[in-house]
Amino acid sequence: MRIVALAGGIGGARFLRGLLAAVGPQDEITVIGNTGDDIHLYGLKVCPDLDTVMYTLGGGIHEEQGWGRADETWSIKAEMKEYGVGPEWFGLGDRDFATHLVRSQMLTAGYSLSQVTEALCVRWKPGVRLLPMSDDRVETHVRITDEQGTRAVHFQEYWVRLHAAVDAEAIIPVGADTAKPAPGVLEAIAEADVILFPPSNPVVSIGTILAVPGIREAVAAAPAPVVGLSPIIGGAPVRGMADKVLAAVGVEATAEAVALNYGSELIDGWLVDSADEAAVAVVEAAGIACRAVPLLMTDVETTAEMARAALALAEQVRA
Ligand code: FO1
Repeated sequence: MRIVALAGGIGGARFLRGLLAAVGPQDEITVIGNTGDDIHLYGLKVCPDLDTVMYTLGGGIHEEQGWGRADETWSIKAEMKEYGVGPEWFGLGDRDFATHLVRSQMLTAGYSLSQVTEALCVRWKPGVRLLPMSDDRVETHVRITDEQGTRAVHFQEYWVRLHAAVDAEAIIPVGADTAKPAPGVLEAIAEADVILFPPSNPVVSIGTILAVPGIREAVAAAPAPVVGLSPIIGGAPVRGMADKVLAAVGVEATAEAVALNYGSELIDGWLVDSADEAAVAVVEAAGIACRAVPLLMTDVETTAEMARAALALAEQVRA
């Protein structure tokens, strides 16, 4: 079976680990990764969501953080601090720097982000085909108002330095409107047997992927059933601060509101956590098949169960 998953960072990567455990050798998984979180630092291109998927599925992730490398050291970061070169608030470890050096060297040599990602995955062997959503530069910025007035800050500054402590007035995926889907993205969507929206951030991860012209349309037109898993459990995001960015786009932080925001023209099925049983009727009334199952990704087997439930719902809506 050909499975396509639109994935963001930590939640998406953890779900994919369970999905891999739930499928068999005859199944192929293509991941369309969000690149809106990308940031350029020290002349290097950092791709947090692609790296989190690659490291998590390749066995190199710092498990508790969900980002960056295991067994990290911070000598470069300490030396940069001595030179007074920031930003201090974004923690790049020595091992992680190697990824950004290889990526940036290849980009400078003229390779596309898709080619670079494929090359990095030769080392990490994530067990999925990892495609960036686009080879064109897209960077999410957030409009905020604080004592310095109203301005746009890079998503990473909003997320990591500001801890999303100030309201996001708007989320702007800069460059998305002129970006093109990366090679293979539209074909993978069209040829998929199942399309999944893991419990990634629906605004800055999956929403950004869908903002690349052609991708939303391709998913809506795809013959495959599209099934999503709610990143919100009991009215709160499981991890991260999804509620902050949901507010920016006027979407309530509830399992049903996220489903309705995607809409029945985009998704055919939606999994909510058992705690959100009451959401099932609302989602079904919107023409989206809905089931309540445990959605807390406590370990790989629990996550595999979620993945099996999503694939089962896909079969039910296909019928
Ligand atoms: N998240 C943090 O909360 N603090 C950090 O210092 C940080 C550094 C970092 C470096 C590389 C990388 O790939 C990810 C990093 N992240 C950090 C996580 C990142 O902000 C998120 O993974 C995504 O952008 C949101 O999903």
